Amino acid sequence: MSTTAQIGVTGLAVMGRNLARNFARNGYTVALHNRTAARTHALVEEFGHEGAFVAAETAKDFVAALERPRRLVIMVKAGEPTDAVIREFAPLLEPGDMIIDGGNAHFADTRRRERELREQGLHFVGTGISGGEEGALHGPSIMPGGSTESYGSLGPMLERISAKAADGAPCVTHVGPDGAGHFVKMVHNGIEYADMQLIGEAYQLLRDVAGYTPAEIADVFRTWNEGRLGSYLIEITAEVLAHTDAATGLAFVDIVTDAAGQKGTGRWTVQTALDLGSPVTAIAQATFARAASGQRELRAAYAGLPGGTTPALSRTEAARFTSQVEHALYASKVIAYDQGWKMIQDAAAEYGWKIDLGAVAKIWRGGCIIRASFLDRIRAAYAADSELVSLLGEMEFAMEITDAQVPWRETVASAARRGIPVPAFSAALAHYDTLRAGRLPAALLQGQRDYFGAHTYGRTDRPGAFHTHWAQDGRPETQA
Ligand code: NBP
Repeated sequence: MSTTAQIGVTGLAVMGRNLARNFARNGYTVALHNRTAARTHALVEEFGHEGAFVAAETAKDFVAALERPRRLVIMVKAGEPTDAVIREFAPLLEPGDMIIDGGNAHFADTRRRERELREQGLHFVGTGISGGEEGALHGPSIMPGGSTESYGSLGPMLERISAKAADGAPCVTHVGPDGAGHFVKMVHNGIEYADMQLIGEAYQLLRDVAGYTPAEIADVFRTWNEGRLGSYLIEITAEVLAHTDAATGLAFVDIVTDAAGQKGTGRWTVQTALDLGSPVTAIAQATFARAASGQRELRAAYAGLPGGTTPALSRTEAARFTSQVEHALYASKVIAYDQGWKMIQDAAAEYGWKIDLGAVAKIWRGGCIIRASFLDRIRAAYAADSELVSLLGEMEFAMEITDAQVPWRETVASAARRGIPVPAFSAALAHYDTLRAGRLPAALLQGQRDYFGAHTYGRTDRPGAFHTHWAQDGRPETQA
């Protein structure tokens, strides 16, 4: 077997196959391997004409086909299969070679694998890849972690195969060390959950309060897509709402079961956020909203219980309400994204990563699910101030949030009055109000905690930790 391939892909199900084709279409010679060799041969048979492939049946032949330093991409089912493949290939590699895991790994697994392989002199590049099977073939958003050295060798290839933003910039950057790439991909998916839920809540309000049909709401989303909300998710929302079910002639959205699925990365974001103490409340509510939608029995038990009133709106009032909802959707979206970016900052502090937050926005402008025009403004905000604590510290975002105050609050209030659930809108607004508040009831909570658990509290007038002896008359205070 000649050592000609610049990159190899093992795991040739839908994602790996398309990624391998993408590399080949971009002029790279690609070594191919799959546990079940039939997949390898099928790829060559069907798509061999697209570029240069070297098919290998055994792990040894696959490794032998790669030029050094070897770049070996794993695209197998995340979890134990990834470890199994690493166990199979790592002993065949030499110091300086790279194993690139493009699967949906948990970042903690990536940190562990990177550490173990580093001890063997190998580079392990946990890489978030977003964009599904179409993205893998035509250009995904790529989020590699791992060492700077590995990016030097791998980066130019990833830049070639990645999506390109409207300004032509490749949607890939070296995110940071070890698990940083998979972490950022996880947060991308959490933000995606929040964005989708917010859009869903806007749809429900336009349906139930404004009284619009799905086709009319599709037109509203098409209009919004031309403005500051312009994004892939808004665009496909209009498409889905405009779609008519062929079998019944009904609006497609009305024949779909209202129980949302989740694959787990949104859940990982919330679980990890709890560990980090990052308040990603809009993402959490979006995740719980999916869970609640699937609770058939519980929903049946609550069905028919009293709620709000729903007076009909005139066409003029409906148009005014639609404009309010646009403000609420935009403001809530800014908060949800801000929560995601802050979570990345919190993780960077926890794990000692240096992450360019503007670059994260930059590589999400194409290829991935949350690609949106406003990400360019997030990129610019961090480019102007890399230490920005919140997007609301940037003047334009701050002005938009100021403008949204009345319509945002009116939207959430209308929903509450009418009994329409808007958990993500409400969470985003509450997050905003929590963080801008001068005093929070956390002071009272600290008193309660000190009362029942002697947990101590800080004082506003002097430093230190204090405990009040609640059971004693006079309740003396001691410094802990
Ligand atoms: P799957 O996740 O369905 O995995 C199938 C592949 O894993 C096959 O090549 C299979 O080999 C291989 N495999 C398994 Br299963 N166990 C193995 C083992 N013990 N040893 C070696 N190979 C094993 O493939 P996919 O849907 O193409 O996804 C690949 C990765 O990409 C996953 O991590 C997935 O989460 C991720 N993904 C990402 C996106 C995205 O948008 N970013 C979308 C979809 C998937 P076989 O052919 O011999 O059974």
